[in-house]
Amino acid sequence: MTVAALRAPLDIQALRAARAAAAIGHAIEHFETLGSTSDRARELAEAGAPEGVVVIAEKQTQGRGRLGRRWESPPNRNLYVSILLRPAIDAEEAPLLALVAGLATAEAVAEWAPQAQIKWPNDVLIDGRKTAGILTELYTEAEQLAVIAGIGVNLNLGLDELPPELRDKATSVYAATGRAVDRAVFAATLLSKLEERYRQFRTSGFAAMRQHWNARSCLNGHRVTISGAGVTQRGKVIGMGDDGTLQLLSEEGTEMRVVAGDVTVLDGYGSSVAKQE
Ligand code: BT5
Repeated sequence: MTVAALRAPLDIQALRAARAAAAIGHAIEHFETLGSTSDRARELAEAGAPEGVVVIAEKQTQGRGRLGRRWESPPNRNLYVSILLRPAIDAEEAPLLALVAGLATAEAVAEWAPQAQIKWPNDVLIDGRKTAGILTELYTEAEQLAVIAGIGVNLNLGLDELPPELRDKATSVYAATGRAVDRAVFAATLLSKLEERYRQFRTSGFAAMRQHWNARSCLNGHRVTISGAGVTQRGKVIGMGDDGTLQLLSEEGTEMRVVAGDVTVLDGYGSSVAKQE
């Protein structure tokens, strides 16, 4: 793929053709610029759109991460996608969908960068640097749960296009591997992996994919602190439990289960980055 092709808008016709008969991506909205694809997906959810509707933007002006953090979303380089799901599950189980989406995203990235790993709860890293992030948001309308899975993946981004403070902790598939990515092909791969894992989740639950998740986890065996909701826990990561909680062994030997939080790795897990936000 040439540099010019790298910087062209994604081939939306090819992507639509690839997903026309699929459950996830049967309808795809494609925008040059949006505030956030997840805001547009929410509007569609509120208007009664069916499960599997997808929104993609070439650029986001208000791309967001968790807890109001910003997601850098420069044009025509990466994938910014939000997917509407309407799972028949209780709201308490919905956080598991973030893990399902994280696994599917890591599996898609691994088709280009086999070393891709997941950093709990759902960042995807290549060589210890963040390449993708996932934001799942839940809405309940008329007692029906709608989940918007928002996924951002750095594909053809050059590191010099990121703000300086992110350059030593983020990367893209291209920057890490030298492989330019056809973004329509990547998007089709991601939606297909998500459909596969989502179907498995609905039929067999998260437990059925726990081992695959653990096999891709960069935290297992490492000493970490996890902070969230005003509490910091410290211990060695044992792995992901069937219930989607991260299992930690404290320095006193007590087993703990953590539902959510931001992880700092204390002993380093990759080549160059010892600490991620
Ligand atoms: C996330 O939040 O990682 C979730 C990101 C979800 C983005 C997608 S894009 C499509 C959809 N529409 C949206 O508006 N959002 C979703 P969090 O774990 O809070 O991480 C945010 C942190 O990642 C920031 O504070 C930065 O440190 C870092 N960061 C920001 N932009 C980045 C980028 N492009 N690549 C790597 N790291 C980035």
